[in-house]
Amino acid sequence: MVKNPAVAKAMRDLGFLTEVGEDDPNVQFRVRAYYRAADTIASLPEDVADIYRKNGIKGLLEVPSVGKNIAAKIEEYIKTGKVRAFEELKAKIPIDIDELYGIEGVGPKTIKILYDKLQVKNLADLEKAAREGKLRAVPGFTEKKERDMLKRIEFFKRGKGRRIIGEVYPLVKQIEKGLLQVAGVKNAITAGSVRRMKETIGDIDYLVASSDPEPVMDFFTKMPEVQEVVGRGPAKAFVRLASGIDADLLVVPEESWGAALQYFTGSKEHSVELRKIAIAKGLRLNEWGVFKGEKRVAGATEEEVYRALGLQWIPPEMRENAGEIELARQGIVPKLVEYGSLKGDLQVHSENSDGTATIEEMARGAKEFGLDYVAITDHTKSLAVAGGLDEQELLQQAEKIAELNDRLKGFRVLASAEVNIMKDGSLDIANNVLDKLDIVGAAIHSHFNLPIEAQTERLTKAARNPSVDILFHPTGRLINKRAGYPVDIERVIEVANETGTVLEIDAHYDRLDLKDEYIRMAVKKGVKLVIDSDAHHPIHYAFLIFGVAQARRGWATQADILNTLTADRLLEALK
Ligand code: DGT
Ligand code: CA
Ligand code: CA
Ligand code: ZN
Repeated sequence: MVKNPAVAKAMRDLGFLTEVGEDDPNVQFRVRAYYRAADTIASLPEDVADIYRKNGIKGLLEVPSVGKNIAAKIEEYIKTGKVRAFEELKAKIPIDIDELYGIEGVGPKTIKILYDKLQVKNLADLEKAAREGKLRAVPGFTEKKERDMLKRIEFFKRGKGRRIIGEVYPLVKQIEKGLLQVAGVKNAITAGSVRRMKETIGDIDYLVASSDPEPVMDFFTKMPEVQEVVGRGPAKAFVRLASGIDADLLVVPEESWGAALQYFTGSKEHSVELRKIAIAKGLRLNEWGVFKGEKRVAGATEEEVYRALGLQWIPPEMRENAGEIELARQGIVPKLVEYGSLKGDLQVHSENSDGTATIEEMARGAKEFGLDYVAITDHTKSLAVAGGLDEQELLQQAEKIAELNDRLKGFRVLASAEVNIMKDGSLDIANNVLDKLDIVGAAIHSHFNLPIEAQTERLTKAARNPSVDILFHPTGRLINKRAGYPVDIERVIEVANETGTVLEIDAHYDRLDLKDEYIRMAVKKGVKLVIDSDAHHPIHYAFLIFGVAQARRGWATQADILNTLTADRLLEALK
C-alpha cells in the first residue's frame, strides 16, 4: 500500500514542477496548495491510502489542506503510482528535482532559466556550469553568485544521503510497531541515530529480542515498505526501503538485550570509550554482554551494562562522547527535560498570517494535544509574503483572544506576535503596541547575507529591546538546505543573559534551531529556553517531540525550559 511519505513527496514534486513549468501568473496559489497538502500528509497519523480505501474521495476531502483538485491527484497516485500532470511536466522539463530542490537559493524560477539557457538538469550539470564560469552569464547571476553557488553545492553534498528525522519518524515508528507484533518477539526498538534523536538520520537500526529470529526476519524482509533486500543472515538483515532510506535489523536473545541496545544505539564514539573503560577494568564489552573471562557479568539491561563499567546510565540523546561519560563516572548526569513535560507552545501561527487554521482551531487542537496554553504569534506587517499584521490588527487580535479566553474552559491563549526584526535590528511594530501583548517573540526573516558583525548586532539589538521576550529560531538555519545567517551565537547568548531574553528551540524538524551545541552553551550560561512547534496547523503540535529531543541533546533540564511552567509562572519569569 502507498505510504504517506510517498504521497507527500508526489504532491511536493508536483508543486515544484508546476512552479517551474507553468507561466500562468496565478500559479503560486496552486503551488502553495500542493506544498501545504504535502506538509499535512507527511505528518498525518493515518495513511491517506487507508482513508481513501475506507471513504473514497470524500474521505480525502476531510484531510486538512486537501481540496478537490488535490484529492483527485492523490486518488490517481494511490491507484496508479503516478500523477499524469506531473509526468507531462516532467517530459517537458526533465530535471532531477530531488537534487536541485535541495540547493539553497535555487528556486523554480532559477531552475527554469538554468534549464533553458544551459540545459542544467541535475547537480552535476549545475556544478560543471559554475566551475566553467558559465553561470555568471545567465541573467540574474554574477561572478559572486556563481562562487556562492559552488559553496552551496558543497554544503548540500555534505548533508546528502542523510534524511531529516521528522520526515522519516512516522515510518520508523510504524515499522517498530509491526516488529513488536511478530510472534515470539519480547521487545523491539529503533536504536542508532534515531534513538539518539539526531537531527538527521543515515539509516534506521532496528533491534529485536526473540529466541526465534526466523519469523522476525521474514516479517522484516517482506514488509510492503521494502524495495530491496540487500543482505540477510540468520539474525541480521539489511534492506532498502521504498522511500529511499536503508534499514538494519538485528535479532538477539533476551539476555543480551541491554548490551545489544547499548552497542546498536551508539554513537560509535561513545561506545569506543565504553570499551576502553571495560578493558581498564579487566572486562570485555561487546553486543552480547559484559564479560569477565568467559563469564557474562551484565547484558540484559542497559542499566546493568553501564553499572558494570562503574557508570550511571546515560540517556541516548547524550551519547556523543562530548563529556557525558565523565558525568556518568561521577554520578552527576543531569536529569534531562522529559518528553511530554511541555505545558504550552509559544510559537503558533493562525490563518490571520500564514497559518491554515483559525485561532480557536489552533487553541482547541493544542488542548487536545495535551497543552494548557499557546501564544498566537502571527507575523507582523513588514513580512508581507506571510500576511503580516499591522499595529491595529494586532490589537484587534488581542481583543478577540480575550473574548475567546472567556469561552475556553481550562485553556489559555496568550496574545503575541512573531515580530519581524528589520535590517538595522529595530522592530516593525512600536513598543507601546507590543507592550499590550502578553508575550513577544522576534525573529529575522530577511537580509540573510549581512556580515557576521551586522547580523550579531541586529540580534543583540532586538534582545536589548525591553519589549522582546524571546528570540525565535535564532540562527535561521534550515537543515540540509540553508546554513543559517552568520552570527556570533556566543555573543547573542551573553546578551540574552544580560537582558533576561529567552532563546527558542524551534521544534520544526527543518529548523531545530538552536542546534544541540548552542543549547549546551546557553544552558551553561543559565540562559532560559523555550521549545515551540512553529505550528501552522494543529497537526504540527506533533513536532514538539523533536524540540524536546533537541533540548535533551543539548543537556537541558526542566528548569532550563520555561514552557514547562504554567502560563502564570511563565509570564512572571519573563523580563
Ligand atoms: P547514522 O545511521 O549515520 O545516522 O548513525 P548511527 O549512529 O545510527 O550509525 P550506524 O547506523 O552506522 O550504526 C548504528 C550503531 O551501531 C552505531 O551508532 C554504533 C554501532 N556501530 C556501528 N559501527 C560500529 C563500529 O565500527 N564500532 C562500534 N563500536 N560500534 C559501531
Ligand atoms: Ca543508523
Ligand atoms: Ca545502520
Ligand atoms: Zn518564523
